[in-house]
Amino acid sequence: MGQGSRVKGQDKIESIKIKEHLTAKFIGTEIYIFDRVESTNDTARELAKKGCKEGTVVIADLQSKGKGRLGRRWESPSGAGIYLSIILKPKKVVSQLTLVAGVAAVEAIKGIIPPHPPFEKGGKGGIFRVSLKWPNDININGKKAGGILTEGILKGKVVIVGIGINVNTPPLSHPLRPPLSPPSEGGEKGEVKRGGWGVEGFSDELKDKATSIMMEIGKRVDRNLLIAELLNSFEYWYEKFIEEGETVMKRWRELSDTVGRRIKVNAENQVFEGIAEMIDSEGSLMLRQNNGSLKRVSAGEVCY
Ligand code: BT5
Repeated sequence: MGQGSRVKGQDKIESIKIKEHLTAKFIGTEIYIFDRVESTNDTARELAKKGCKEGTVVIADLQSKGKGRLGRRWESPSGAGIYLSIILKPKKVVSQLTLVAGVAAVEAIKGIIPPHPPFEKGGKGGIFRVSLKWPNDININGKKAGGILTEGILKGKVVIVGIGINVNTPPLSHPLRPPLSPPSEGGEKGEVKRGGWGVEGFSDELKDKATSIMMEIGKRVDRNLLIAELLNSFEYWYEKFIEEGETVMKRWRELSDTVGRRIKVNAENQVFEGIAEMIDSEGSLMLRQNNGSLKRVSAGEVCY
């Protein structure tokens, strides 16, 4: 383990520990775990090009070039998060797979963290609310705690679903957290390594708008357990989606805090404003604009 290595007591991601909880039949039959990759989506793409089974999963403890949409960066420090990619060969249109993964991720988190968990010192206390923000954000108590990046390759025959979740990114004020040491020398360009916890907290850009499960509840979560739950949940919702997509879209709407809200959407190089009326069966956002007309947005950025 190199840069940003874990401190003693932190969970190591291990196939054997994931498999203890894995009930999925084809998602995760092959799991590749790396200490460090540039991006699990890129590693998955290489594997898929060489040929691999549907349901193969790539997981990393650290991503040095974790990606968001449109070339944005996904902060992926060691020991802190789940960064994984699932290789799929779906037989039907896949524009909704980001939403399928969102439902799966929220259900997995809800499955292991109750809405009123026992909050430990350093956690915020109160409620633990996980929700979806169109199209690809996983929020906890209104802050971004995860994201999904779906990429089609080989002319759409293979789809890589990348999921990132901030699990054990420590709160700055946690009583167990030693003072941050200065950024260390020798890190790769663009990486800031902080000492003490062996994990990097969020960058200044993110610290007010991002959160982790640990920041909310004040204690670490077993990443191996959450990975297994995520894969089980993904298989369940993916199979439902293949059978009949509408059930998954319905669940997405229930878990989302976008629908019914006044929002601004950046799409097609313009800003549209109005009420998010619904997410249609294709996963597109239907926006009731201020002038009364209904605008269908299939890709874009929402703010509220
Ligand atoms: C996303 O993009 O939210 C998709 C993130 C997908 C990450 C996974 S990890 C496994 C797989 N391999 C990859 O390389 N990627 C996937 P987007 O909606 O474009 O949001 C990106 C924005 O989120 C950034 O511009 C930041 O503002 C913010 N951000 C970056 N890192 C974050 C983090 N760890 N937590 C919360 N927000 C973050």
